[in-house]
Amino acid sequence: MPTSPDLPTLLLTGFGPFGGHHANPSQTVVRALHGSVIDGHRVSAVELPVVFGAALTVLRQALRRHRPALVVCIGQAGGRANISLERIAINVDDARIADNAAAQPVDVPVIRCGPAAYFTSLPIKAMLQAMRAADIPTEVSQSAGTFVCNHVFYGLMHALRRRKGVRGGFIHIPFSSEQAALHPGQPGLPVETMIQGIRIGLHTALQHTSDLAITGGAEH
Ligand code: PCA
Repeated sequence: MPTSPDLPTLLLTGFGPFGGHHANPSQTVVRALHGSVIDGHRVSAVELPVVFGAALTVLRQALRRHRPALVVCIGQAGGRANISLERIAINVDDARIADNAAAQPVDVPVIRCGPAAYFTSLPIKAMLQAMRAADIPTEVSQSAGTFVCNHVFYGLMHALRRRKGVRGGFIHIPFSSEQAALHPGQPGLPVETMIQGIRIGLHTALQHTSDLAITGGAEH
């Protein structure tokens, strides 16, 4: 698709494989959307390493280089059945498995002396409504975990705290159908469904500068 250098940038990030997997659907989804234009914004996709610390170094470089208007980071959440719009990032790294550089931090803050948590600045309720209206299995998630995805989400919101008008957040996506087939009993979604869902979510995020008051809550 032709792109114009004058359009504001929508920065999308994904991750490569980790934890013994051979693929990561977040990489496939962001590559598929790279270069497309959504609501007058040009999508630039960047891949982050599944490595504590290094992931944030690459993210900060991308923020400086692209000066995006909107930033959405995407990662794989194996075991989840729905696309998860993450509500909150917490200031802790607690790795159940080693990252791709063999590091496994336990109970270490993402940012020393940072606040306990940051909320997403994406209009996740509006996104939830639009994605569900298009039959994309979607939910609001109350926890992005304590591995590299939460680390990136927290680091992103910390980096954006002084960038007025630049919004950002994190979306977890399930295994692709192909991956799920390798993990009996685990849910998955076709990559095409996830690409379409993320496109709708991004479009909605750009259209809504304030969120809707509809429930996305949970009892647990
Ligand atoms: N998912 C991991 C890190 C990279 C990814 O795609 C997570 O949920 O933390």
